[in-house]
Amino acid sequence: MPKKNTPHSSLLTPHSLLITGGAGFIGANFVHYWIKNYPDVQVTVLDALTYAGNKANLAPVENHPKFRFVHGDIRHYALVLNLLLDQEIDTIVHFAAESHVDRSIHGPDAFVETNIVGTHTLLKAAKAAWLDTPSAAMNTQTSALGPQPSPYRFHHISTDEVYGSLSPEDPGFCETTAYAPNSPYAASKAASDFLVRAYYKTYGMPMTISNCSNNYGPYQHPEKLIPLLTLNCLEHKPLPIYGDGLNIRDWLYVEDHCRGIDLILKKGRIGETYNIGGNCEKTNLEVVHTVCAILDELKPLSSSTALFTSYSSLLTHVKDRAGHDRRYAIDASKISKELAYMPIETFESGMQKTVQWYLEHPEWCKNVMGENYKKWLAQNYS
Ligand code: NAD
Ligand code: TDX
Repeated sequence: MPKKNTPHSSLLTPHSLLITGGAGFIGANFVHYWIKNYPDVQVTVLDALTYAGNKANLAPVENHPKFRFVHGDIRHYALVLNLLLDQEIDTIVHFAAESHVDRSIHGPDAFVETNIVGTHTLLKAAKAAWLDTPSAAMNTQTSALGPQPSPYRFHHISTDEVYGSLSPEDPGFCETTAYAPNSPYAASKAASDFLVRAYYKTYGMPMTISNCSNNYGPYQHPEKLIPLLTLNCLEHKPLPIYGDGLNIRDWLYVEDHCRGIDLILKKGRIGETYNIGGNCEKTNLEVVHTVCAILDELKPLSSSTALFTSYSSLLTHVKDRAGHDRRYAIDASKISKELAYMPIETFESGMQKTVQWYLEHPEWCKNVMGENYKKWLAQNYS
């Protein structure tokens, strides 16, 4: 069994992590972050390698002695339970999800399956492995020193989209904001958050949840806004902006998200939700102009090959997304006060690093822009 934390400690010290969805954008960044900072902790990635999952995202760590990749589905109960027991997993960081709002509009079923049924399967397996055993009763016993801290943690990665849409004058979403999801994606994430909460209240599952704003950075699939804009610029293709482009997102560099999760794992209070945001609200028009300005510097257009002088000439307004949320903003004062969390990257520095990363990884880009991707573009933008 995993080593226990000392009775006085309120801190979790993970010894063996299961990272679901670790071949996706944020999951892969978290794996890199974790192995760099805690190279002695066992890391197992469970990922179904859907269109969004990519083993190449994990290439830099594939030979690390503490890293193991398992190709499988979180809905497969026996597989998950065996992994938890065989690898003596004490900490689950649950990223695996169908995560693209536009895809949830075209086909919501997969979102219900993975985000709701998949999360429930993980919870059931964690309960069986961690709570329904004779030694679990010992772990939760109250001694003269007070309740023993749990050696386990189920950390669920969620999103600000569960809170719905803000008007311009509203304060940012805080942890007590009522849920009002508007897309099938957001509704399925909201349902999964409620299941995690219910397993805590009903069975004592030692859980935490983080609801984060829009991430950007390396390894993000080019169906999402920032890589889509970057790669379309490089191919001199139109930059599709939904509606008037004045929808607002609160952008966070992905490594800052990873640091927030790390803090919650180690110091977060069981049963609590923490909102993580970048305090960085931008309209989509501001985002597109930022990408174009960076590329105008890093990869200037040559007058002999292009009919325009700035990439921003490619900006094209297209039909709006159905049910498009107008504004998201996070009030991150809880994690900032309780866990001393602050994002490090500014929008300017993070965007510079991100665009540079796509320029330096043409092979990665070529591989994710295959037939499936082209099919998606035809379906979504026709
Ligand atoms: P992503 O789509 O890039 O990656 C998802 C990963 O999950 C992929 O590797 C995919 O193969 C895997 N997966 C999907 N279904 C699976 C299944 N049934 N079994 C096992 N693996 C499966 O997503 P992302 O952008 O990295 O987001 C990760 C998590 O963070 C999601 O839960 C998402 O809701 C949340 N989130 C994302 C953002 C963002 O801006 N991207 C912001 C806040 C929260
Ligand atoms: O072609 C596009 N044109 C456009 O104007 C695309 C793909 C997007 N957009 C707009 C829609 C949004 O207002 O850009 C904004 C960002 O879009 P996405 O990158 O698709 O992200 P979003 O819908 O905000 O959701 C993301 O953030 C929250 C993630 O995909 C979710 O997983 C996360 O929960």
